[in-house]
Amino acid sequence: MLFVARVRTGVRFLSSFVRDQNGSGCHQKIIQFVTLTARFVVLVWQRNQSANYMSLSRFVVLILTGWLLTAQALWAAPESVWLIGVDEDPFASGYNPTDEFSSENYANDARPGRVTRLQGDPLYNVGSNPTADDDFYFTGIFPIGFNGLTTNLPVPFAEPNSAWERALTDGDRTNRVHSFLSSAQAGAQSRLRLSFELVYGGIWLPLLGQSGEGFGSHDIAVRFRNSAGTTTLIYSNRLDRDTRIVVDFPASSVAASAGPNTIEFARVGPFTANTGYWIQFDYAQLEADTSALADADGDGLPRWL
Ligand SMILES: [Ca+2]
Ligand SMILES: [Ca+2]
Ligand SMILES: [Ca+2]
Repeated sequence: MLFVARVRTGVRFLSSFVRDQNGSGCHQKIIQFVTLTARFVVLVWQRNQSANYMSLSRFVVLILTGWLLTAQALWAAPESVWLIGVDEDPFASGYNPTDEFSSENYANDARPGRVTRLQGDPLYNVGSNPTADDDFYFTGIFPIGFNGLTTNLPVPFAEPNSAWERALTDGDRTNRVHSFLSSAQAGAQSRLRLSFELVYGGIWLPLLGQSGEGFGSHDIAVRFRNSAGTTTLIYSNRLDRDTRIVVDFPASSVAASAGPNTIEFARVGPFTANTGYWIQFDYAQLEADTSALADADGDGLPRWL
């Protein structure tokens, strides 16, 4: 009985830890994992002291139980679905947030766009490798009909950062990211996180041949489009300064497909005659926490509530 009570105490303690893990960063989780293990050992040791005995084998079983439960929380950490660019620190010397990208090509490129290929890709051709356009593909075989494709599109290697147009402008308004989600990432218990940073906005006044003052105003809209073409607005705001944006949304809220999906960034206004506008990317990332919305403790609420 005493042993059972010890196990129950330990499991309760660890379960509360597991429930509290969502939203924590990886480093936090590791620190919490180590801290928890240490606290758990102390807990068991204290109870052992009060009871005056515990076999080594039972002690080991308790520790393994703790690790097993805690590992569940670690495995549930958000995973990166894709990352474009490098998230750079504006306070670091030599800050140049957009230099890993290419200049926009000053055109709204028609779907489905083309794939900038890497050496080793069977379709790589050094003489005719496409340059950056509005469509950025991660790996997979994108099926005919997706994003206007007229044939299946094999992408063995994700496009490089240099295939990403650095800016959204008045005349080159859109960047689209195409990637596959697994059934878990698109599932009912999955929460997706889109993060990106927009920087270095500006205005150009061609009649004066000079820049306008300051950052300018830029209406930014981000949409999620699933394999069937169902489109959901996930972000809309007017930006007038460097801004870091994080959007959390259940995969079910955008009808995410287990398969290819698109996230589309667009500068949708304002537009003024004889005025050029631009705003630029530092980076963009999509993550998935595939069990964030699970009701792990049966209280009728997602585990992160
Ligand atoms: Ca373009
Ligand atoms: Ca491309
Ligand atoms: Ca960057």
